[in-house]
Amino acid sequence: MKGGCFITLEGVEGCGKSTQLQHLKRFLEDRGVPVVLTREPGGTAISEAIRNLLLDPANTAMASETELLLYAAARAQHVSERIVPALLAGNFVLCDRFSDSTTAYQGYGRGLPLPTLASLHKIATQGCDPNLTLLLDLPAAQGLERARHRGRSDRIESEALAFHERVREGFLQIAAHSPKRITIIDAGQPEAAVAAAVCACVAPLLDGWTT
Ligand code: T5A
Repeated sequence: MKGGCFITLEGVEGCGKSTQLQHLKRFLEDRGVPVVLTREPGGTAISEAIRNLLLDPANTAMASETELLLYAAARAQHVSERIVPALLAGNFVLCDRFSDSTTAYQGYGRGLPLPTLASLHKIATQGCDPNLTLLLDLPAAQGLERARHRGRSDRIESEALAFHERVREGFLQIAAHSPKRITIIDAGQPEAAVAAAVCACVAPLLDGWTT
């Protein structure tokens, strides 16, 4: 059986991850590659229930530490129930957000200590790290405008612009520390241009898949 591959997309609110994941899924499936598309927080029944708690705008009393642990708990379930089995079965797993979002949002955004987050990542991911991460980079204000166009904001989206700017800066710092794993893509380009850049990054991983 051909080995699986784990690809994550990251970035600020509204940067276009969901849109690009659909393009990437089609690109891979057209080449005969089996794809599992999933998201965080979410991807399993338990993780989706945690997602509802995390994003409910009514949960204004949630402490940052609670938020961190809930994201980690959702991930632990997602990794063990969905991601690892899909990779072992030889799929390309495409995930909308993963651990880098915790570092960017709860670390750089909320100000929780990065070493604590790193320890939690190890527990939640069981060492299952992405082969490739694409950071769709966009100014926070532009992403929020795109996201808010769609209607009611969730609990995290409703945070102040300064929070989202720290998150963007956090993602750029994370990318600077992991240049081999993370590629930055300018998400301010038209949708088709972003899709072409995303597929160009993934194409080299297909060696051995297509004949
Ligand atoms: N979070 C998550 C944490 O705090 N810690 C964590 O550990 C994790 C995993 C998840 C929230 O949880 C936080 C981050 C988030 O706040 P979510 O609903 O999944 O919540 O939120 P997002 O992941 O931000 O998803 P969004 O749907 O808001 O953004 P996307 O998927 O990046 O953007 P997309 O594709 O839906 O596009 C947004 C709009 O822009 C348009 C699209 O048509 C759409 O209308 N668009 C473009 N417009 C112009 N040019 C382009 N190139 C465009 N591409 C898309």
